[in-house]
Amino acid sequence: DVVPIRRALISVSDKTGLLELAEALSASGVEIVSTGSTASTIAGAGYAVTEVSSVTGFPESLDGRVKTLHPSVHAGILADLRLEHHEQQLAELGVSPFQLVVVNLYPFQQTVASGADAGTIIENIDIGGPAMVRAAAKNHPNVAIAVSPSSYPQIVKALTLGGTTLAQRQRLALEAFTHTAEYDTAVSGWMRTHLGPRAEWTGAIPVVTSPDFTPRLTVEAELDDVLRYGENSHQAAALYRVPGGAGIAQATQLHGKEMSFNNYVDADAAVRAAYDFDEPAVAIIKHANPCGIAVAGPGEGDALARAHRKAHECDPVSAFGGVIAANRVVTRATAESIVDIFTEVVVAPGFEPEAVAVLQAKKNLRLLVLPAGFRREKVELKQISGGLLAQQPDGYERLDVADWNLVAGDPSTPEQLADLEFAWRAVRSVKSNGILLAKDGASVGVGMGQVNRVDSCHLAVSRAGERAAGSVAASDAFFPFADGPQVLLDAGITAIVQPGGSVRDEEVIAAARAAGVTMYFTGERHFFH
Ligand code: 93A
Repeated sequence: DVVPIRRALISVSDKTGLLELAEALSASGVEIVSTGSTASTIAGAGYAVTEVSSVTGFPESLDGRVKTLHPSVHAGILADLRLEHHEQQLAELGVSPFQLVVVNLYPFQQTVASGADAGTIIENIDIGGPAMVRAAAKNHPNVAIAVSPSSYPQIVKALTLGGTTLAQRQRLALEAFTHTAEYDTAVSGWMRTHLGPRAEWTGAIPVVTSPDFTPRLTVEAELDDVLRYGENSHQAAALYRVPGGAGIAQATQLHGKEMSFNNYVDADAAVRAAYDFDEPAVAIIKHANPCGIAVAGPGEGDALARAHRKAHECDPVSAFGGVIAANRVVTRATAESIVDIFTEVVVAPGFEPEAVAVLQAKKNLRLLVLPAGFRREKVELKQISGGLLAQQPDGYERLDVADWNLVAGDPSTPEQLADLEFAWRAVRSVKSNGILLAKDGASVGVGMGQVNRVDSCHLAVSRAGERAAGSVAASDAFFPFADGPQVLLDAGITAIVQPGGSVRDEEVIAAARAAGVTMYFTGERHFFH
């Protein structure tokens, strides 16, 4: 199974070790066939070399795209000389077989890494090289394939031993196919991120435009923007706008970096929260959850700036990199309150010119103006595999505290009732299970998105820290056990508002009574997922 080397095909981009190899091959009387610059390097060092074009009778053409892609080359690599008729056909065709192929490919990965433009990168996708590598590896019973200079020493050694062994050619073949597979993975990876979204996005997203909540769905949305990417950089994404809509999708961008997929999602959540209030309000959103919601309330100076300050104080750590929505025109004072905090997006019904001047100092900060007559959709959609779920949106009906049921403690003072009403509104912008602690028209601790209510209580209390004592709490759904409310009571909460309706309501009420804490049932739940 030893195959003596008489004829070698060499075509390498990386010329490392090339001359040492050529020297050894020449010394052993091996005929060397080579492409363009490989041939001139070998010839330049004084070794005999045959140009591949004189083998093919076809010039290297199309800027080198066609060099070795020729039957005279590939028949010489692929002939299985264990078969008599292969040998016979080669003779008839006047093709000499190769026993060694040495190829390393165009440096695709290095070209990408160098920051080259797409045209240069595409020219560095090797076609002829992998064809030779794969052909030689397939035909390893007859041919040895070397894809890297690190394999040259064993080839040089094989020359002294009379040829390559089958085991050696098998190892080299495995290495070769692994190499071309990795190469193609690099090419497809680059194409996915650089050509994918624009080239591949053909999806149409159905959107309900029916004004009433009926089972009738009309598919009516326009592909507006292909976004840079989706939630993550490997996901293609696009924005569809509903013609005639007046929401976040129709907002005008005044300044800043291009809106991303996540920016749209968070801006929508921020507006949902801020626009649930009639008085000046600000919501700060991170990952679709509020890390601060506040209304202006009584006080000195600019009302919206006060609302922002109060919302920011709720959780300054989380507010870093957040999306801010206001339900009033952003004033200069509000802009000054925002500008020093790293923020992704500010969305509002408008911006005073002085506010724009202040915020424009941040090059990347996106400023979005809501369309006139901004409104939320009358039907909310959620895609599931194979279909859509549709529902009327929660919130916005003006809740009436007169309908609440006092189930424990003393009736609230007007101040406490105002905080309870604020908390009850604000908690419906919190992903379930949601617990929101509030004081003086501002959230002071938010526990969101936990899979049990007691953890949401712990989270809200720990975020509020010493502000938990004296605040009021809202729970988006009933407490199934007394353990959750007990966490709130132990932290010094003065009142709780929740829907009620648990089979253990009596235990929950008893816990509130024992702590002397006021509790209202609203009879209405605000899950939000
Ligand atoms: O452009 S190619 O895909 N077309 C070919 O026919 C071809 N043959 C060899 N690239 C081709 N090659 C590659 O050229 C080899 O894989 C090697 O990387 C390079 C060597 O060319 P030169 O000897 O001119 O430097």
